Amino acid sequence: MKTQKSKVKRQNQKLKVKSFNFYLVVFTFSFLVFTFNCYAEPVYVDHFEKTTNLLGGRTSVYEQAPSRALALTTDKDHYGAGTRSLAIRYDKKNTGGPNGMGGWCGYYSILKTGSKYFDATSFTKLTFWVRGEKGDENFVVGMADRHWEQVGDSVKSEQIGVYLKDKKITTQWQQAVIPLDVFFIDMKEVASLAICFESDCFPEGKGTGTVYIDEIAFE
Ligand SMILES: [Ca+2]
Repeated sequence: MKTQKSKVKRQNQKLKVKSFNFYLVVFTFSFLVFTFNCYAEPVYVDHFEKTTNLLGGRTSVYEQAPSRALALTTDKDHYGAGTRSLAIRYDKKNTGGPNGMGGWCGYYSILKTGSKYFDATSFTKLTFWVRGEKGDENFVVGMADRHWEQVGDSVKSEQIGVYLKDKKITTQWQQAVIPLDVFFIDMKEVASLAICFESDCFPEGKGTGTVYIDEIAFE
């Protein structure tokens, strides 16, 4: 009777060890999956060290007279590794042009590789570093999927200050962190992103200035 009892006890112990091992394996596996998802490597869109972006896409300004923009990579300042950043000079007018609204201006970066759209579904935010020549410069960020690309427009973020620690552009580098769900587009097919100097970014709808941008990434 006694030996039978201790046999049952030993079996129970074995079972306990087995189920503990099972839960340990499940826990470790879940932890690894969780860690992997949390720390998916960022994909850099542009460091501005080359003439195309890091996805091989074209970058340029868009403008409708009388508003104008000029975008150049510069070694005057940069953030992080490398020696260069993007400088965008903008002059947004509020009179003249189509409907007398002063036209528009901004900068875009193509994220499509040939005809293949950029799949951003494994990321949760768009990040980049920004500073102004004088401080108080302003813009919104636009992002386009296949649909918006065909329309020739993009879905806009809120004004950039919302995504900065100091709540506005200053002369110091700050990281903008924009949650991707702000854009409400098909993140499986991202065509381009843009820096847009919209009327409502400025008092009376007009503004001029220079902003520096570096290290654009999906994280
Ligand atoms: Ca750089």
